[in-house]
Amino acid sequence: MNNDDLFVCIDHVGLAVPNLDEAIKFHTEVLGWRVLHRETNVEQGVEEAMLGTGAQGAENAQIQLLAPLNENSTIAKFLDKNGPGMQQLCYRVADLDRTSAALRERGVRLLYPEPKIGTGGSRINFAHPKDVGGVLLEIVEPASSAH
Ligand code: MC0
Repeated sequence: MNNDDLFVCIDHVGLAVPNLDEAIKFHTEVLGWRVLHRETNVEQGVEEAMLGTGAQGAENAQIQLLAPLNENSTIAKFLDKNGPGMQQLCYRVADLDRTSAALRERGVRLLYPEPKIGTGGSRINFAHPKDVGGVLLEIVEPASSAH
């Protein structure tokens, strides 16, 4: 199979944090990032913020701060087990269905049979960390993609 353009770029790196406001304060006041977007995703059990440079022409991957909405959240479980830190790496894709089919064909287990809704109305799925060298890999098709 042709490997070209299954993935577009690194979309974001997700950090599990116990408290979103405190994490935003650190990342903006100490590290100098800017908050680009903030939302609550009840299905995923997270309160999240996307941070970036805001610089003209910057195409940098973003930093996603993920705080648990409740004790059943996957982020709560991650924090209990590992403490705060890097929870996921997210690759942007042009066509989530095509990339999902290619990954499944190659033996990579995706967590959801059908895509879920992610940040900003995007379509998302996750590859199991056991199939990706110990990294929880999210794949995201931005909301603006034709679908
Ligand atoms: C678990 N493991 C991980 C991991 N989470 N490895 C690397 N990175 C992670 N984040 C490993 C554990 O160390 C363990 O390995 C094994 O996987 C099973 O872990 P577990 O602690 O028993 O946890 P599970 O199986 O209950 O849950 C893990 C799983 C879960 C990845 C299935 O976290 C999940 O469903 N994640 C996808 C959804 C998600 O993360 N939502 C929050 C972000 P050992 O060797 O100890 O067996 S929402 C989001 O990102 C949205 C808003 C967006 O961007 O648009």
